[in-house]
Amino acid sequence: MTVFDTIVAECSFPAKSSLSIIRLTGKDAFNIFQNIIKRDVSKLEFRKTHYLKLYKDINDLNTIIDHAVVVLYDGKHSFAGEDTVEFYVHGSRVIVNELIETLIHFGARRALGGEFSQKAYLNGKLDLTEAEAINQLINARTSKSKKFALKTLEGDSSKEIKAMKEELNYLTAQIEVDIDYPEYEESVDIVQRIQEVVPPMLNKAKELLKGSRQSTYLFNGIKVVIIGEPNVGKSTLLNKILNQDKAIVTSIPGTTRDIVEGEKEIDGILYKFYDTAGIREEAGEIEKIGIEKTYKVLKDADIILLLIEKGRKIDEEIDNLEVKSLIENKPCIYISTKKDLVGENEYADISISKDDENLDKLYKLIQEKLNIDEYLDTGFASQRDLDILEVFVERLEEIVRDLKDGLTVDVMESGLIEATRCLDQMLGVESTLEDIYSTVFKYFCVGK
Ligand SMILES: Nc1nc2c(ncn2[C@@H]2O[C@H](COP(=O)(O)OP(=O)(O)OP(=O)(O)O)[C@@H](O)[C@H]2O)c(=O)[nH]1
Ligand SMILES: [Mg+2]
Repeated sequence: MTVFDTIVAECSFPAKSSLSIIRLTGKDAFNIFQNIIKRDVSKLEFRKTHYLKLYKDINDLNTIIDHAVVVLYDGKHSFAGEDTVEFYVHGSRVIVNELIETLIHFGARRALGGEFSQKAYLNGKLDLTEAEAINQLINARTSKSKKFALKTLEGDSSKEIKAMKEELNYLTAQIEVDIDYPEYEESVDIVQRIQEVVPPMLNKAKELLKGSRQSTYLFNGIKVVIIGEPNVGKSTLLNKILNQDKAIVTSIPGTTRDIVEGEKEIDGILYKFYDTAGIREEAGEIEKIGIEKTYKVLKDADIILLLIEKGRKIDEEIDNLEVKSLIENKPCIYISTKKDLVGENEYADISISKDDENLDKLYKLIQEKLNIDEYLDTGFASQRDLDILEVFVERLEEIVRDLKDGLTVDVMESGLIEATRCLDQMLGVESTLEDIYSTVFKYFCVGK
């Protein structure tokens, strides 16, 4: 099995449907295809639809697989950068399986997950960040994450990475010239050049990092954890948010013990809400286990909704629940519940009641606390890019520190080379390619 094999897979969702799409890609694609049609493949125009009968065996015309629409792409114009035949067949499982088996019989191999994109990358059709954006696009669940993945796919962010790489290469080259030919009269003041280039690049990289961090929110969902004393109305709020009867609600304090979760899309962003066991001192054995779970889920929270029933002040409530260390540094919204019974609470960010018409005010508050409006739509969507970008920012920060400390150029040169290496890794132009793509492509689905 090699990356040069001709591969075949179904690209559409594998289920009974009106149409299914099957893709055959590789240097032998047209030869293999010739085995199942009567027409001369070399006479079929590229990128035009052809309505053809597909046979299991062209020597036996009783073996029709299907009547299909077929499009041929030459390597230059195909997604993967290699000769490709795309079949649009009737979506019966029998037809799909027969066609794939027949193509395998004539020399194709079943594609692995992400293999078409891997070919596209190897053939220079995509860089790694773009390949990952395809995966993100396929997996996007909300309109904002789809938009973000499309932008990454258009290559805006990777263009910025390429531009930074060029600048760094240029700087390193200048240093080399300076070291090799110190007498060269027109040599520029390298320290000054580094001073001009690196600090603005650091700012740019920080912006990209910020955008990328936010994009992980877009793709993974924002974790919103609802906490408070027993009986304050946590489960009532969760049910209202999800618009379904998900968590049990009773007037008995300590009803919820396990974490109850639900997802909701608000203005194109996915939120994951977690209802928790009410926190109190005098809890029974089962409740105590529930409270431990509350503490655990709090640690991973992106934002906390702290519910208060009576007119207690916020700090008092945090002390009362003994959660100060867990919620420090996390955005938190103080919600006073049961407004119909206790009225507005002047200490809370918002007062709500189960009979409120909608929760728009609360959603606005959540968005404000998370600065959703300031979300940048540049950056990278994958954890791999985010990790490398973090190292890149660290490297540039070190260079900026070296500049301040007045260190010599050769010390800074090694930092510049390391920073460039980060960018190479992002674009996938490094020598350890095998490692990089095995992590990138393993999350792809078969057919892409
Ligand atoms: N009048 C009124 N009652 C409410 C309101 N919200 C919740 N309740 C009632 O308060 C009681 C407790 O509500 P839950 O949602 O179960 O409270 P909880 O915080 O999940 O409680 P635990 O799971 O025990 O921690 C139920 O009887 C609800 O009907 C409200 O806005 N107004
Ligand atoms: Mg509850």
